[in-house]
Amino acid sequence: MTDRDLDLREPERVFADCGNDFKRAKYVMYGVPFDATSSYRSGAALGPEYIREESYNFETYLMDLDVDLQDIGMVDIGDIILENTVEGQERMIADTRTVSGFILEQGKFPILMGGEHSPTEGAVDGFMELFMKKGGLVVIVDAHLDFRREYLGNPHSHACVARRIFEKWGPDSLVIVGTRSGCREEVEDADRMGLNHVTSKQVMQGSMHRVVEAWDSALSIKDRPIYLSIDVDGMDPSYAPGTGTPEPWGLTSWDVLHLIQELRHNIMAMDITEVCPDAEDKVTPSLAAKLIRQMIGLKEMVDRNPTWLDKI
Ligand SMILES: [Mn+2]
Repeated sequence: MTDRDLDLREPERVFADCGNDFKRAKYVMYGVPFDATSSYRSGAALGPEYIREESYNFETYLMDLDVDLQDIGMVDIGDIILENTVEGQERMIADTRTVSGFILEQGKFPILMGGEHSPTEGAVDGFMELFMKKGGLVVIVDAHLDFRREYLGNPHSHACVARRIFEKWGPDSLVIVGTRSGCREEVEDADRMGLNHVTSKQVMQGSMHRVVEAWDSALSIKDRPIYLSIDVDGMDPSYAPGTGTPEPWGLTSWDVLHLIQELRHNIMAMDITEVCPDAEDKVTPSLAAKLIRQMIGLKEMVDRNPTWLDKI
């Protein structure tokens, strides 16, 4: 199998500073423009397009890291071809798993641009099939527990993604940070079944550093390969207003930056989902594009000099 066998559609405009050489790229972006299970405001299918558009705002040089993205092998392979309906969802999840697994097998770093949160189930499957034996862990940023057994009769709804990962890969396979919303049943299930989650209030009263230290004592997360899933609604709507189900009292964009800094040695793959821009909102896709660029810069910096950031 080669990258040409993947079922992808070229975007009108690729993510900024991406070349087209898959073989030489270290970082591989792809879009999953799916939003058929959005439970409130739909439009996340436009997420990849808006994130790509806003990525052109930024300098190629990341001042805080002394990394220039122009010097790095990045490629945007386009969008997964899908049917944006509930009926098309299982196929979309299976295809996302194939793309995610393929990129990881090539030793590259996949970056999924959503779309709603449900494609994460497939991307995590692709990751865990390769990394479960090495202690693979999923770290989710989200306002919502996403721990429903099913939603409107659909077990693959974006409101169930944490539950699917938990059931498929085990209780110690995921942690969630930024939580502040769930129905009574899923909160009770989360407590009873031992879902590892940290509320946005707990982060606000402590720090992301303390959260990561606590995870490390309980789950040795700094020794494990990590799949990072950022649902942008984990952040406060004042930072990320363009999302389908905004929830007040969320994380700051600094909290999420600190999270990726803390976990920079371990993150092997990421997604950023639920970017659902209103016509006028460029704030949220801009933040999503910058987080992707920052993640790449951090990994690159770690490869060059693992201790550099620790000194600043
Ligand atoms: Mn959410």
